Amino acid sequence: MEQIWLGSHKEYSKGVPKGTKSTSSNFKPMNGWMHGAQMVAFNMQGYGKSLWMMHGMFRSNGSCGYVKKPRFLMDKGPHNEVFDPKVKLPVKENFKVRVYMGDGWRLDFSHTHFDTLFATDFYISWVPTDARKKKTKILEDDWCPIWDEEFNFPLTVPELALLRIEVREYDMSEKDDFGGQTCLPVSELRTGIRSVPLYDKKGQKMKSVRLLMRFNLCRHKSFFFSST
Ligand SMILES: [Ca+2]
Ligand SMILES: [Ca+2]
Repeated sequence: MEQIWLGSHKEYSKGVPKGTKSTSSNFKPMNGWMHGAQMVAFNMQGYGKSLWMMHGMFRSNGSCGYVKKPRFLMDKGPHNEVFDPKVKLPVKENFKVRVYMGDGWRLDFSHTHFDTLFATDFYISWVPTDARKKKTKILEDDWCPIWDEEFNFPLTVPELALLRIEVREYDMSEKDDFGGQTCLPVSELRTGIRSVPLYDKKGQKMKSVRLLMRFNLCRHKSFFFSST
């Protein structure tokens, strides 16, 4: 892995799927990012989580398409070591996410899109790359759900963390319906209350669907003391 890390400082490399790969699923970008490979050109085969994560990462730096590598992927450590994503690191920041409510589905979708009873039930799942998947409660029969729930994500590598949000409409007997998604680079989020637009499966911004959220990033105490 050290060769990839060093090679990615000065050279381009080309990645191809395994010879045994028979599906056309998208490459998961986080593996490359963790090893310092930025992957400038991508051949995406369809929509889904990998594409949404690419959109999320490149929302950084004003969405200009150019995102600098974090310092720790360029510099060696005090003992000449390179960053190893498999090594368990101390928690650096606590990332708190509160979702107050969501709205806009009744404007962007027909009344029968989700449920035929003119009522619908939403929940959100969250996946920061540094933590496990978490979910809000399901709010039934509501086009304008008010969750008012908070989640805490301890982050060891906040520089690479992406907050992936997906809203789904719960169905007991079939697969839940997709209700919007977004992916946000955590390092660019500022503490405060935000109106967060959601995107469709292709990554097109929905006209009206929004979440009202609060983000709070604070440096973890133990990291603060050990680094001073
Ligand atoms: Ca449904
Ligand atoms: Ca339902």
